[in-house]
Amino acid sequence: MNWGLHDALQAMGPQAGHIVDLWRIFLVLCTLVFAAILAALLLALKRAPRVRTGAPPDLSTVNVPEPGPRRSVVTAVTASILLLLVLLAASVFTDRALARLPLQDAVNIEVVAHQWWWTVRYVNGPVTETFETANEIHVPVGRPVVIKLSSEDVIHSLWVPSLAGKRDLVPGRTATMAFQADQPGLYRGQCAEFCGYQHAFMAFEVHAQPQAEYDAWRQQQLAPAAEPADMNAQRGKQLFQSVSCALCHSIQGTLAQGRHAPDLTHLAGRRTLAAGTLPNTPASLASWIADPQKLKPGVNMPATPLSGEDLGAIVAYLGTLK
Ligand code: HEC
Ligand SMILES: [Cu+2]
Repeated sequence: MNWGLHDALQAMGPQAGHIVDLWRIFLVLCTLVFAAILAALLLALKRAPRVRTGAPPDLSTVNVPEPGPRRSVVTAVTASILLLLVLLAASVFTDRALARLPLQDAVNIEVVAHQWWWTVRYVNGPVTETFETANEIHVPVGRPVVIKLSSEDVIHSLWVPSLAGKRDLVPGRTATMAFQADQPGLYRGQCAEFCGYQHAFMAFEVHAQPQAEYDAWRQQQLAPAAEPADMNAQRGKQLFQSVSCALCHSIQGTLAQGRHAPDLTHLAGRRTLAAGTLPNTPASLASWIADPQKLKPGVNMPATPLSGEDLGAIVAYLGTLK
């Protein structure tokens, strides 16, 4: 499965670009300093007088002023301070540059982090045009995106290395981050703050699409779930609403209105299940529903005892949620 670009050194937008520039400045300066220190060390080793074992210690230089070495030390300390100031200035300028992304006509998104998945809510336009997905952020190419971040439980951190730096999601607080994708593509993101047992399986994806494609996707997301045509899927829908699923999950246009788990209204359009843990195929969907604890131990979804037939019907129904 293609997991998308996940590389801080391959910047695909202005924000990641500023960060990669800063990284290059640090890399070049630190490499030069490292090389200079090694050179000084080698020079000192070469110049040091050779001592034979058993020879009495040479005390001739004790308490004798040494203007040469003194000058070298003062020069090196001054150069270190100046170079550190250069790095400090570069960091401050990068921070300024990051804050200067123009935000006219931005796409507004809210992301809520949970152990161990992400709610993604699109809040552009009137309330009736608000919709929710999970673990996937779709953005139009070339337009700024402003994300409001919060957390339901512990501290998480949102990081899409190819597009922007990290930003923490702290319970009880909101933060914002802004970025822009300049190239269409699939960018992988990952929770970057240890947040419990399944922290490693708390990934997400950013789909950067041309504006027209994004608009089409948005229209589709706004629509409630379509009524399944097939009998088996219809039975799956009834089951979904009558067994435990609807307590936690919501599917717009049905009785399922739970608020504790990913919105499944358009589940079939997503590429992965359970925050990048599994590819979204009927087989992995079935094994996930049968026993999520086996695939993502500790996850906040219980195993549901279902007959093979019932499980098949629910999987068929979820498969219709395009
Ligand atoms: C106690 C609440 C709860 C119940 C009951 C529950 N789930 Fe879940 N479900 C969750 C949570 C929480 C997640 C997110 C897990 C994660 O990725 O960490 C989830 C994830 C999923 C996913 C993956 C969604 C995605 O976008 O990745 C599917 C599909 C799913 N559940 C289907 C079901 C079905 C079908 C049932 C009923 C048989 C069910 N769930 C019952 C809480 C619940
Ligand atoms: Cu996390």
